[in-house]
Amino acid sequence: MVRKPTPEDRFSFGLWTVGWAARDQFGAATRPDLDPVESVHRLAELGASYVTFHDDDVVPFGTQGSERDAILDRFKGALAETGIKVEMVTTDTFAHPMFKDGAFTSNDRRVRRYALRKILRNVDLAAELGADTFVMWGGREGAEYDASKDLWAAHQRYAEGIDTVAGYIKDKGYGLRIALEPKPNEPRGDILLPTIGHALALIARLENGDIVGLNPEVGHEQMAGLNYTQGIALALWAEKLFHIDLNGQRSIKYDQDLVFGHGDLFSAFATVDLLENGFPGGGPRYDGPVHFDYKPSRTEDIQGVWDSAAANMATYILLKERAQAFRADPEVQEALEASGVLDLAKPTLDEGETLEAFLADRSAYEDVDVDEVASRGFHFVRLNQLALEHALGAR
Ligand SMILES: [Mn+2]
Repeated sequence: MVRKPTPEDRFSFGLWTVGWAARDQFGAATRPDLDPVESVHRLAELGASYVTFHDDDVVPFGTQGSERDAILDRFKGALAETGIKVEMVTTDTFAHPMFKDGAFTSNDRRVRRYALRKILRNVDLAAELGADTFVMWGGREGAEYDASKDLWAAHQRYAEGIDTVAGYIKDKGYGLRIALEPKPNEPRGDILLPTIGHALALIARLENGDIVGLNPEVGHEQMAGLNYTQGIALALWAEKLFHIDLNGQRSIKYDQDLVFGHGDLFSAFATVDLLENGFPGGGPRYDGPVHFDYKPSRTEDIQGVWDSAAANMATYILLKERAQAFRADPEVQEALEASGVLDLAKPTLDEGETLEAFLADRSAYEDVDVDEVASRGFHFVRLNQLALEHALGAR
């Protein structure tokens, strides 16, 4: 039996996840549209603590004035009734046909200006609902054809857009931080800022980059054959891991958005180990919400939607328990030591050691028996097998 989720688990779901009616490129919806108010109630019953949404998930595109207010009031009512909080809000700048060539980086300046206004309006809503994070997934910011985009200008416009939104957040005094969500491709042939590293490079050049970080998604990294745990580790090291999107992906193919752990399960174990236990030698920790961005498979009916939502949380709880047992096992601690894992936290130069002293240290170079050093075995396989046996609950 898996224990029930609690508020300490900090579980969070996008309303677009359970709300996906399973309309895809090759076929019509297989499920009816869900009322966001119903989703809030059902997720609360299942043990989630937060919901997140795109503006258009709650208020249909283009709805203005009193009609928009009425929809939002009803939604806020569901939040108040269930105690569910909104921790993150994001803006849809990809669904409407006007965004077909991007939002911040569309070749059409009218689109860029409209997108900026749409986003700023939603930043106000995010602040009003008490969210901490404003996610930006630039799904249409990209191209299929290299000649179709001035790539220098595209990065300039992307930076301009993000900086303008970040500046607006600061001017208004909102307690929001922006989190960029990298993705390599789909729906565009090639998307700008395809990986965590690309996004960090852009953030470093922003004027208001101090409140801009990342929202890495498991599947988006794995679609490019990359290691998600390494990616979020880099974001943590850079103190830019503002939010996470957990789901499942089976190797390099289309974006599957499976339930967390239903893709590369052993990689998911490593991810939870890092999120829950931190780096073996200390360092920054992630303490934000555990947010799932998955899609209930097209084969599922409504019961399958709620079963799959519960499956994300159950898998995370199981992996958390296994990861805690892994770190608490004295044999694992001994294996970490034998493999030199704990030694890596020690700086390579001594404290206060000058470059001059280092260059004069014969024991660091001239007197080293390189064959003896090279003969060391690291015993990583034994360590990995211990991790696997803990992941499978065999220890
Ligand atoms: Mn995805």
